[in-house]
Amino acid sequence: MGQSRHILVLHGPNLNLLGMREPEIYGTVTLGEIDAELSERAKSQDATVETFQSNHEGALIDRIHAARGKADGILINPAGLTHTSVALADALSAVALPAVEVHLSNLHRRESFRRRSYCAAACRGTISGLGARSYYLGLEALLEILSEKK
Ligand code: CA2
Repeated sequence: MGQSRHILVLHGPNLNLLGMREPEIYGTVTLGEIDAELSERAKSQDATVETFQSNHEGALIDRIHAARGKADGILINPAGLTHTSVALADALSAVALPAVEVHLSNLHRRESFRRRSYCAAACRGTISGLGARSYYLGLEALLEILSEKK
């Protein structure tokens, strides 16, 4: 039996509104439902998730720092901060935990400013455009990456 892995799941600004506004872009699933599904999927693979949403850049950065020595990997949807935050990208690089970036919408089908991600270079890879499934596939990828490490 492999050792249990612990994943920090981070949701950036405004994702608390998921399922309540703009369903044509972001779908009807709520953040609570995504978190519950991630927990279930992690459990079936001998892993645990800890989920956190914040509308504040600094709070997300603090959570990334606190993950050092506690979490094995990070699954992150930086939301609008994807395209603006050097500080968030620096925090991800600094803790040096394997991270996967996910997006509900397809960034390449939207405004051109959404094509640039500061966080992407600090992550192993990015999954975008598959709705809530982006998170589930991101979790799967992260757990596979962690298995390879052992
Ligand atoms: O597609 C994604 O997951 C995004 O990270 C979502 C961000 C957006 O700024 C990124 O470019 C792509 C926006 C999150 C806002 O979430 C809302 C959800 C429901 C209603 C309103 C906003």
